[in-house]
Amino acid sequence: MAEIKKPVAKKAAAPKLADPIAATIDPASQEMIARAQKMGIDTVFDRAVQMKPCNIGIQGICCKNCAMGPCRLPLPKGGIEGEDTRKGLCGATANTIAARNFIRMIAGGASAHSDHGRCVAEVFMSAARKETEAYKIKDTNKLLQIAPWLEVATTVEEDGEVKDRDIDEIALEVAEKALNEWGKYEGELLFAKRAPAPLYEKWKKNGVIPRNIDREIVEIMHRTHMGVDQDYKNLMKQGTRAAIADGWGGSMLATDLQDVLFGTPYPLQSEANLGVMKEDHVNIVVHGHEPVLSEMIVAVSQKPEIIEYAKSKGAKGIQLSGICCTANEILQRHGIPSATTFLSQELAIITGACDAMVVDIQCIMQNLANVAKCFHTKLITTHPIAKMEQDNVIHIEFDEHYALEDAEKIVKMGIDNFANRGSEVMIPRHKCTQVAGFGVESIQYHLGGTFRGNYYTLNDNIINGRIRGIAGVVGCNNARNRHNEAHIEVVKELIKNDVIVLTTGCNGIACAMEGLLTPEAAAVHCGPGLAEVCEVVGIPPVLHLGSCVDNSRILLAATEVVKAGGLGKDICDLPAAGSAPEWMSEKAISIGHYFVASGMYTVFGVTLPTSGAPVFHNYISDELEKIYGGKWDIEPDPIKHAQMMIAHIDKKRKELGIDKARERVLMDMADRQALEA
Ligand code: NFS
Repeated sequence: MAEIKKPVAKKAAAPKLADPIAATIDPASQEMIARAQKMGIDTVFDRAVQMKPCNIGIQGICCKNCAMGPCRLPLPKGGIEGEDTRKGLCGATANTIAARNFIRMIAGGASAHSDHGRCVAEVFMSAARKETEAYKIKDTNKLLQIAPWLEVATTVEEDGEVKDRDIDEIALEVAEKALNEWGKYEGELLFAKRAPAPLYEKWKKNGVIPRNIDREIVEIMHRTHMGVDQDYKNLMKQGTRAAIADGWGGSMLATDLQDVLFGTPYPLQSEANLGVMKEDHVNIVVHGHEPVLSEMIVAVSQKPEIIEYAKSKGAKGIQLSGICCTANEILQRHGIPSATTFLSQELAIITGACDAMVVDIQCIMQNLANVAKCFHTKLITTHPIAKMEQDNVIHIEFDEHYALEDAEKIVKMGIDNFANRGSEVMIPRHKCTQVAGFGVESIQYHLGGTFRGNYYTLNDNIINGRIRGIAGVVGCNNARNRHNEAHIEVVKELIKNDVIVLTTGCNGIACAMEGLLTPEAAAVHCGPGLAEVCEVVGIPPVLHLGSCVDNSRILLAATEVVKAGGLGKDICDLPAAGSAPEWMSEKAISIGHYFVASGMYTVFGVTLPTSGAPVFHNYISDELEKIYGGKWDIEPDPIKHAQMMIAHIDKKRKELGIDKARERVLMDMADRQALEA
């Protein structure tokens, strides 16, 4: 009888590691990736070289909405000749599958932004009811400005006299009306009317004005269930309605209510990159999205008795810094420095100097817990909907009614942990100065007219060609790209060509890490027209407008430009374009789609999950442009990506009849003299 051989276990090959230089353009991140590798700790950069994405999923044509599948409909090599006969078990076509997947991404993104907005609205309600000491109505001007959009009166008539209404009363009614936007049973999203009138009319005509925020998201889940909506155009219509409910609803409410509670941002100076962490300080890094807790952490860490407490533990003070959009929120309002972007989040712990990392919701990698295990870092989750399974993670649930107490507990935990640091602290030296804190109001102030009450000067400079156009460059990092490279190359190419950039999210942090958010950057990187405007006004060529919910500020800034006149009647008439060079999250798809539905030409980098369904892809680009004036486009190469945006801007300048003005601006003095002679 033949002897049965025992299987011999093969010695596992050492996992492939990322090349730090190829993985990121940021020198601080390069140092930390190399350090992690030396210590045997894996980061997302290594995992990205070890695991490739699914080639079918990436094209958007894998349907797993029922248990007969997943059905995969890869495009045949060489494309499709003649009729596209691909179908899943139920008969769903590639277009149906891609559209379902796409709008489910919109639902995911819109729900994330909108749930964030709802949480802020609930805290706002507590503040309006005076149930909490920690939160107060801070910016009454902003309250008065948004109240009419929520159909809340700001004046009352008494004895035939018009008087200002009591602020507390207004706040309470604004809180009620705002919360109603998530679930009212009739009517339409009130903020839809903030869009330029022709855009609102387009939405109305096409039946895409949201009824309420939650309903549009739920309806996507229903319509994409097996056997419901099987027409990609009709599916996309619902995607559009939910995306508008995000941009002009959940996100806009989040931004506005946060401004009222915590103050509308105004320009301020700060710093960015891992070098903002300090070896002799307690380092507390806040990460996530909602500012309700991080605002309290800022307040607590500035209290003299808390600073004294840190000193009593041997530290020189407390250094707060942020990652992702929580970073952007506390940067915009308090100048708290940004530690790093989404993709490099694990690296903040690799410094060995992170005494506490406090996370709330969204964009938080689960591997943070594994990295924290290798150091003394306390990783603290704070939100009931966002916990982690690893046992080293501490959960301190945040309750707005005890906000300051909760924040103090967290900050003290970080301070107490300072003494537990190992010897292996290594903070990269790299950091850059940044000027952030822009918004609709501050753009108006800096680029406003003589009385600084409108966008006249900005429009004038666009019309005369010094500023060629406006770009909104936003979004995440993606491990399938070299970290931050596309962000920086797209932005540099735009400003070199006199396109002013409005940034949010991780693009804002990436630009800050590269030193692009300083007025001085204009002379180095901008074309002559934009450089001149930045120099005269004293602004950076890239204006940081905040977190991803603050993309609603871009919508409103574009609306102000339309209102100031001379550049068409609608957002789609403007010489403007949107971009997300390194997107990864579902939120980015929702943002991209409300940009498109608001009339913006929008280019994404990396890839789009539509490439496996060319007819559907064509629909969301060329066909949607005929309906809303905006369209989707995809280009991974950053220079081509920026050039496509510039070509669109030039096309719009031509349609507006202002292309000649720019030609004049571009002539130097000698050219002009030659002309005059
Ligand atoms: Ni936006 Fe903010 Fe960054 Fe992307 Fe995540 S942080 S909400 S989703 S990764 S830009």
